[in-house]
Amino acid sequence: MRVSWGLLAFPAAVSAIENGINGWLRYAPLPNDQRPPNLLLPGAIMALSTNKTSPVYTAGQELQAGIKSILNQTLPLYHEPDKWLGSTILVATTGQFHGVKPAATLADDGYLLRVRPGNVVILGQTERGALYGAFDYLSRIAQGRFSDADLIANPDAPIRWVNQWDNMDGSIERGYAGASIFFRNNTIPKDLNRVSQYARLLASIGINGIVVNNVNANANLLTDANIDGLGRIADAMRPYGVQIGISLNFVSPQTLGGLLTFDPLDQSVISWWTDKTNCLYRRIPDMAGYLVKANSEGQAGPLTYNRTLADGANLFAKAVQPHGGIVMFRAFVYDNHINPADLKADRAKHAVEFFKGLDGQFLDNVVVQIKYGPIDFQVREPASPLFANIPQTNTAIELQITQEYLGQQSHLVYIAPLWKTILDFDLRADDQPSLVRDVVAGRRFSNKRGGYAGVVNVGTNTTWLGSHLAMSNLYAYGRLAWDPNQDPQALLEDWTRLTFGSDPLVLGVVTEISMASWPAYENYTGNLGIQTLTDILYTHYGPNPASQDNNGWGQWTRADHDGIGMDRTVSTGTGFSGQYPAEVAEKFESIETTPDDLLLWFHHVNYTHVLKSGKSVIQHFYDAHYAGAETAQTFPIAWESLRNKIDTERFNDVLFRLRYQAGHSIVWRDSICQFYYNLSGIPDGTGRVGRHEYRIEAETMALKNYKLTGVNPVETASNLTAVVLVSNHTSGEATTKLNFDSGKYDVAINYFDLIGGKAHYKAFLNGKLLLKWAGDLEDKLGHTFSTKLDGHSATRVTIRDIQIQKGDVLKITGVAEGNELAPLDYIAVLPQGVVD
Ligand code: GCV
Repeated sequence: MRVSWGLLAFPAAVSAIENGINGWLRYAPLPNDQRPPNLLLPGAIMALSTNKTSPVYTAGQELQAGIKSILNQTLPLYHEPDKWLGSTILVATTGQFHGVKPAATLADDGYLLRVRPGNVVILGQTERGALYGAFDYLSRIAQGRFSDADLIANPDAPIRWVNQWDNMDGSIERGYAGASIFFRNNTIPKDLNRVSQYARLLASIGINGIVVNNVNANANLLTDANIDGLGRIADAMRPYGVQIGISLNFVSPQTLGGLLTFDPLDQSVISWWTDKTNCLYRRIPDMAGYLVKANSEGQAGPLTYNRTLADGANLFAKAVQPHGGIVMFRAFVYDNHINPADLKADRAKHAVEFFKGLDGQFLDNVVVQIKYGPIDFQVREPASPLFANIPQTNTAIELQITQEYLGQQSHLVYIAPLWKTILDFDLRADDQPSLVRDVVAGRRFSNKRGGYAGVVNVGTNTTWLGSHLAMSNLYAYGRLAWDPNQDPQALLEDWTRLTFGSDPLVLGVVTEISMASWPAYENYTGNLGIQTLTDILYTHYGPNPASQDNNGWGQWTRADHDGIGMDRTVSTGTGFSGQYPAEVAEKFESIETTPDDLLLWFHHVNYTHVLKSGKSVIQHFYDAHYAGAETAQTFPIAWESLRNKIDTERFNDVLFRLRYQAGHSIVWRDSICQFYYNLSGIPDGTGRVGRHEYRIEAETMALKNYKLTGVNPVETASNLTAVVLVSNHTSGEATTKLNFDSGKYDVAINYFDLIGGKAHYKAFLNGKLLLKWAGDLEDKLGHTFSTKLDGHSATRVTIRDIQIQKGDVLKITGVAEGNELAPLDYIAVLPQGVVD
């Protein structure tokens, strides 16, 4: 039987509720006009495995379900070759099927995809390679971008893992999408359906390993009951070819095992870990291995016993070696109590200082996992110099999909372009091309293992990451780990077609706002390499530049009245630039050759220093913040043009978030500009900073039951002051006369939304209700909320297109609830097109 696509006719609309659960694997029915007219589907699917836990078996099921959903065509599925002799979509491993010879060598997990009219061959070098090929085939059909194909796809690196920072109590460190799908109440839940669904998404982008628990690990993971639970997780993921690994707590032999020591060279400790490892492998024979964070952020490790980090890593490497496992040993080793008064001290130097001397001492199943930059997932960092300093060691790059420092999924930030700047960075080791992506693939220094670890932190929220648009980051991460040569925009477009369909308007808007999002976020947070400027001592979310300095965490900016930036040069600074190979070191050593976007990472300069752009540093700060916030205002407007082009659930959800982001970008803009204006005393050349002609500060309004309050940091309130109700059992009013020319305005109301209460507000114009709302963002957004009035809780609602006559009276009423005293900052009465 042969079916021509041209004969099929199905409805274009997606009927199921679009809650995000299928991510980019929605397999929406393909509209008729997007079907290649003369393409022939084979008559059946032949997936050559009868083993239900085999990815080849899974591939057959996926193909059957996918084709049914996209094309409304049910193809019979067979697993034994003698059951069907007609034309097929054949899925198998190269070991099983010899009828088609790959034109080039297939690497581990690679696949061949050969598509001919009425005949499709998908061959994996491994079983999961076959599944990857099936997903590729389906992705082409789902995007309606289908033609005959004859391709070999090989992964660039063998390690393509994700890390979850899930705690055993069910919480997730830096997770913004609900509770853990892996753990609940210190155990592994019975229902692991979401775990299987997650494995399916991961497999579809070529991910082959997952570390399921937080690097800040709990020793109780290793009890017998939990090992069995881990076994069930592995069972749930195995059909998708995703192997599980676990994070270890170095101290476990003492805390869980009752030994007197956890010294990695002590025989009792070695035996304890060997036994535990054997026990784990008995239950999970294909366990991928271990991930270890040691001697970092207060955790103990081998250094506690004056052993080396290599001693620590090798302890585990020996234990997993007989089972074929590997150890990912994190390079995020640093002292978080360094002295800010010491101008030579520099946290950015620590990784190289700890690891360089150990090169060659790690066993060959150890992979050193290195965060992309020397500090911690900031909005811009140079590539970590460690990639060039340990050539005899396997390395992997650690990227962060969960947006810890990048708006925590409440801001749209498409991160792939940032990752690409790092992967494409040429470290020039020995004056030879040394791209980071070639180092981690093992190519540059001839290492056997290496690759990618992405911190994802999906949760129980049906959107996985807490926001529909944030899923482009997970998709792009997997695709880049498979092939880092790919263009982030092309990946984004694939994701968009799969997630929202191929309407050119939808594709255009999602591409436009996503591609603009990282530059905008950098603009309205931290510029010129100064880091994100978020509150590093609290939630890592809203603005608080002062929190960077004068503490032991070493994320310093060294901002004072005259200047800003870390002098990391060899000649006068911390010497960090000297950790790069000579050519790169020389470039960063000099202000002239350091690119503007990393200037303040490497140099301390006066605010009046003139950049290559011709602007002073301080004017660049001001201008960039205004430009970034202005770009963010365009996101919801662009999205609104998609009304009726996207299902209502996702349209409304995304619109709500983009509107929130637009408001919060103004909080960022004003806080950072005000902070550096207060510090430097240098006014904005264009007069915007501190001057808000369309605002009415709440403290200047007629107040009933409201009182003035300070906020901390002060610059997170307009005019440095806000108002709150006099007690938490009351209601109050703030009233003002509007002395603006009569006309149409948008009225923005800035207030603070805390955790610990849901105040109720109403806004009236001449006694007529304009809007009522509650301080309940904590129920709608996933970022870390604050208990205080600050840059995390500061937010705005906007009432659009209000006709105002000069002399009209605007009144806001607030009713306290819990700890939320209906705080108000200001209102802005904005003529059309004005952003403030
Ligand atoms: C899991 C930063 C984060 C921590 C994280 C740590 C790490 O400090 O804020 O939440 O801990 O990095 O990567 O180990």
